[in-house]
Amino acid sequence: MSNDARVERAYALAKDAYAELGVDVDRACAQLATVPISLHCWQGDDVGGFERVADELGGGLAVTGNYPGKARTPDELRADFCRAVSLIPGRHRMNLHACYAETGGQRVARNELTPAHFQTWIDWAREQQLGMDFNPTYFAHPLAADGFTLSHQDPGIRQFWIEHGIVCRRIGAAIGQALGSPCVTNVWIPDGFKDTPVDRRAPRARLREALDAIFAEPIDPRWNLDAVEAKLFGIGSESYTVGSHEFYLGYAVAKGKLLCLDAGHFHPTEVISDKISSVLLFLEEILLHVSRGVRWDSDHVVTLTDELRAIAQELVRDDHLRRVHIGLDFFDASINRVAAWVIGARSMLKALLLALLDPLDRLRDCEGRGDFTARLALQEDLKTLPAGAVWDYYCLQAGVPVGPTAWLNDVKRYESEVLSQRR
Ligand code: RNT
Ligand code: ZN
Repeated sequence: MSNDARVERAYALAKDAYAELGVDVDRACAQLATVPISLHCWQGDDVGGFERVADELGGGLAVTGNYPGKARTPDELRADFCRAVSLIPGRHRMNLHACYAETGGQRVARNELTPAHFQTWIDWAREQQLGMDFNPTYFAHPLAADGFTLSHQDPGIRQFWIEHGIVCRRIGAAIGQALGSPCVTNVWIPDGFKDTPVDRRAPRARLREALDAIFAEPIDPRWNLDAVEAKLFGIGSESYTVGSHEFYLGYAVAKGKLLCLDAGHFHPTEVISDKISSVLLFLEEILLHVSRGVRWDSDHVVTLTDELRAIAQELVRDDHLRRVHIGLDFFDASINRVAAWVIGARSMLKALLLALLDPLDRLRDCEGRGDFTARLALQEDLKTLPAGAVWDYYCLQAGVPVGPTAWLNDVKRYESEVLSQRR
């Protein structure tokens, strides 16, 4: 039997198994095809960017590993990104950081960036039919070297970073307008103290004021949406982060901004899957940075964990896919970087597919009747239904490699033909 025929046969059987539970598998696949994942450019070059104004990444960000073949130029990064996207079913987005500007060899200060410095990215995204999202870069810069940016005590430094935020929103709007889909521009700053602060209030008051200044200019939400991202702690800011969860939750609710929930930015026993239903009662839209925390690190490659599945279930069960922007955020330099993108994105899509295949009516019925025995039994039995056959068929239909290692063979070929030539 040919591989395709085997995939189709397994799919037909899976379809029957799900139909028994009242689940329409074709409908689940059609729905999955409408969900874009925003893939972060920074997995491709270890959050390097092309500006090279600082020796260190800073901001408490750490990328470990030195796997060969990292992208050194915008063209290389674009080529690698395209390769990854060609192995992921569906239509997706590219999430760019301001430090990936193309300034034609000129040094352009971050507070003087314009849409023109991103025109090549925009043209490329249009050609590739990718949406785009954007981020001001508040790290890897001499004016961020002491660990403070928007909440800095020095008004001059603060002003520089406010201006960076202002120009980045305009760039986001230009991107959104050019591509005909809103660009989510996400503010994350590293500001914080290694050790116990005396004054916890003042930096937060300065941050609030700085954000107000950045967001003062009205921008059409059809082109740009503002998001703010909290973090519990970073390397070097273990005792206090200015932009904490409470700070940004309050800010987002008060000012109607998107809250960005990064899965790796909370206490290890806290999960964002349990936060989504709460924050969406008070906010129109949110952004997710889907990541995987491991001990001190918040940025491992996303895999199909229980928490990833729980996140996807929240989006699907409450019909929140339109209100939640899904972005990936991790950086691993110890494995093939193209593969890291593919693994992370495919895992996210698998989690969504699994959630779309849940027999929601039945599960809800068990819960509604108070039959928690049946609820638990069903939840457990669902785990071994033939979702893999549905996934394979979905990949086949989407024209991407099917099966456990098919896509990896492609990445390996790319590695030997292209990545290994970069020295
Ligand atoms: C850092 C935040 C932030 C960054 C990117 C590079 O802890 O998660 O989102 O990962 O801006
Ligand atoms: Zn993040």
